Amino acid sequence: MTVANDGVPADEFETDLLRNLAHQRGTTRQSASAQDIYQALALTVRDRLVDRYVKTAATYYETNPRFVYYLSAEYMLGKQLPQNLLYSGLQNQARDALEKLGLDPAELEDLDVEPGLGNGGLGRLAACILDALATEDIPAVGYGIRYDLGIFKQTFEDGAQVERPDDWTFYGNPWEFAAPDDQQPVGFYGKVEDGKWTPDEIVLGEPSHMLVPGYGTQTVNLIRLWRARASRASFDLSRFGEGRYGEAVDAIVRSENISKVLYPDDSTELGRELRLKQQHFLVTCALRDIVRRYRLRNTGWDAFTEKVTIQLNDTHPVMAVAELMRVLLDEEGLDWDRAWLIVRGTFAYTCHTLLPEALETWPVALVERLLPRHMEIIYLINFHFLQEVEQAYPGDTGRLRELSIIQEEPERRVRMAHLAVVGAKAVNGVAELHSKLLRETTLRPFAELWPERFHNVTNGVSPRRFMLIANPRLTGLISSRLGDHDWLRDLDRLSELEPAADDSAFRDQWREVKRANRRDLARYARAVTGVALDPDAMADVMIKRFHEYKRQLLRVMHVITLIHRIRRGETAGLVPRSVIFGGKAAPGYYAAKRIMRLANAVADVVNGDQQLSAYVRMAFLPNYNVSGAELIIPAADLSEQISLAGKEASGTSNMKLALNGALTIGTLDGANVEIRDRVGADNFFLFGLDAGQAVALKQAGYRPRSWYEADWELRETIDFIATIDGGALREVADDLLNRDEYLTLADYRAYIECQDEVAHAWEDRDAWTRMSILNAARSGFFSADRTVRDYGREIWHTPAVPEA
Ligand code: F55
Repeated sequence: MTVANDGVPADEFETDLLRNLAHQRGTTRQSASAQDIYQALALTVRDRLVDRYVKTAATYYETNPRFVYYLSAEYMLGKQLPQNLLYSGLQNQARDALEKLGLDPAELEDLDVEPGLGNGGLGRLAACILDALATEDIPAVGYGIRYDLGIFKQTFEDGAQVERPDDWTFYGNPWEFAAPDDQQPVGFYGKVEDGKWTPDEIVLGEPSHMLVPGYGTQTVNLIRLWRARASRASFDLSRFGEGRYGEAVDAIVRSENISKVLYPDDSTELGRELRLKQQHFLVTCALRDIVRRYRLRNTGWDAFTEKVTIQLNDTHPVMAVAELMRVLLDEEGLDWDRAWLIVRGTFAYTCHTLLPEALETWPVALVERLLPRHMEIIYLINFHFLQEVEQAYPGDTGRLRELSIIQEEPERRVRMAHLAVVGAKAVNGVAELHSKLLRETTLRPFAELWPERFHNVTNGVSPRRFMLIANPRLTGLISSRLGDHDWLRDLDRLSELEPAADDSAFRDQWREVKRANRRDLARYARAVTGVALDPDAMADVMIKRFHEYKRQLLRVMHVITLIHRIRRGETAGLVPRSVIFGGKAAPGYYAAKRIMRLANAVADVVNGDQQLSAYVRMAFLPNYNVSGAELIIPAADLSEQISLAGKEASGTSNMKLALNGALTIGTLDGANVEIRDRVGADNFFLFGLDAGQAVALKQAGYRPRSWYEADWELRETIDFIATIDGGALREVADDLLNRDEYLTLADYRAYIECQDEVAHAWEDRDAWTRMSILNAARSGFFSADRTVRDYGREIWHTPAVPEA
């Protein structure tokens, strides 16, 4: 009998698996479908984690610690099976058991569906933070919405993005526990009389939870996701009796629509009532649950701020400020000052953007109609706040206007970021530069009023998800060098790799790992796109949401420049590259979708031409998601982080890629600045305007056309865009010439020259490998574990509670 690290003999796992197959799936080994086996396997792994969770819960109950409650409208958790197998130490038993039963683990992993309950960086960050909280033994619960349909599935038809629904729970989700007996009522509409709200519509929030295990610790925390259910009274019996069956269920459909679909926009969807409903739904359910949990071990309100800290992931859950006030005033009978003190001591707010158009505001008229009592409370909060402003700046109406929670022109709107800053004890940006720019620009008047409220907490990523799970080869190599696996919980230990950069045998091994990963990626790219990538070519990767400010267009313009150079025979200094794109565009974001079509059109040109594809092949991998990231990142040699400086709050693919040994070509934007500081300027390809220069250039009156006229190679590139596919994408060229909001033309020459340097550096493969190793060795700072320790020290003040 083999006994593995957690003491579970392999045949016991097999017994449990077969028992779950029978008792949970009601079937036998002989007639079980692959889905049956997958579900039974998941349940077997889940059972072990539940045992751990029960102990964690007991420890928390006993110690009554301070909890972090993370409120986020989005989570991109990634596949649960590989993570839970690894974290529970059951990998070997599971493999042995499956082997004995003649089953293929990889095939079963294919059936594990990733919950795509987020759009991009913000949602993935939330998942990394939950992973790190559990790993750091910090008592925490994540709250979110259990969307029936997650982020859409992306395919391309004739080069254009096509969106299909992501019905991720079609076959059931074995990782979650539903708790229909724990439903919470959530009110909407109605009227307020004497400060008492009588809603017109009540929707029920039904929670289900999933387990969030820590790595290398016993702690298992929870994520609690809410779905909307109609109350039983919503079924209209009289209509049904009249034979109007459709209308009889109208109210049910309307209620349950609240958690039907994730908004697939990563910049604000303005004024959508359903979205505001989602936000209110989430915060009401979460706060009820938080209060319920608090009351398990505490009475009264005196200890609330000591036991509860609530982190607001961007403005989407900021209605919680008004809702907690409402609960304290209207339901608990506290007076204003006491209630406000509690609220102000409870919340902290993370901002994830600098783009003014992404700062959420809601029409006062809409809030008034949907949440009349909340609107009253927001007015009152604003009234008290503006009195404070008036004291700080007597007679300064300009200050009042710019700070007010209510924007007056052109239409009265509630500024959610203002409500957040006013209602929170702490506000943070997500990278040094971002936090500085928030203080100096976007939130400047607030930073002047309350400088002590502003913090920076630089983002981080899960080393488990993006090293251990995604890149087992590199993880194995690093562990063999460092002597153990513990660096996965203490990522600063990657610095011990530094000397290995000068060890030529190690460099060979490192290169071999990269090559094997590129081979895997090439196989995948071939299967999904038909494009044959060369595993020896440089994997040049840009993976992120499609957004104009991120400048995927600049990336494509480099490829077009290469096309012209190759056709002219200027191939000296060129190196073979696999240009890889991954990313989705918001379905209604026309300009981003045009750029996608251009990328696909250019890909067809290079892939279909032997002369060109000797140097550059291009694959746009559809449906980029966490699983896609796990495949692409380990193979990457070059990480494209080329946003216009001052626009990207942080970026996190930059961190994942550097950790996996990719070198960055990037601007001084977001966390690129800190990555470069750490890996060293010699190991980073910097180009382009900095944030100050970008602003200055715009202020001086930027004329893109003059850049076009001054650079013949740029001209050739833009003319190519104007004429490709019979001029179908001429608008892209026109927009560049007439507007170029993100200064693409201004950064073009610097980017091209920097890419030439990249090619040159790639030619000395040994020196490149050295830089690659140093990138990984010096990126330990970008662990999400460090991020939550920073939050813990600066904002939450949460001691760790390891299991006794
Ligand atoms: C989603 C919905 C709305 Cl309404 C607005 C924004 C988003 C969203 O997904 N934002 C987002 O992903 N922001 C990103 O957050 C990352 C984590 O902090 C940053 O790294 C990245 O720079 C930022 O763009």
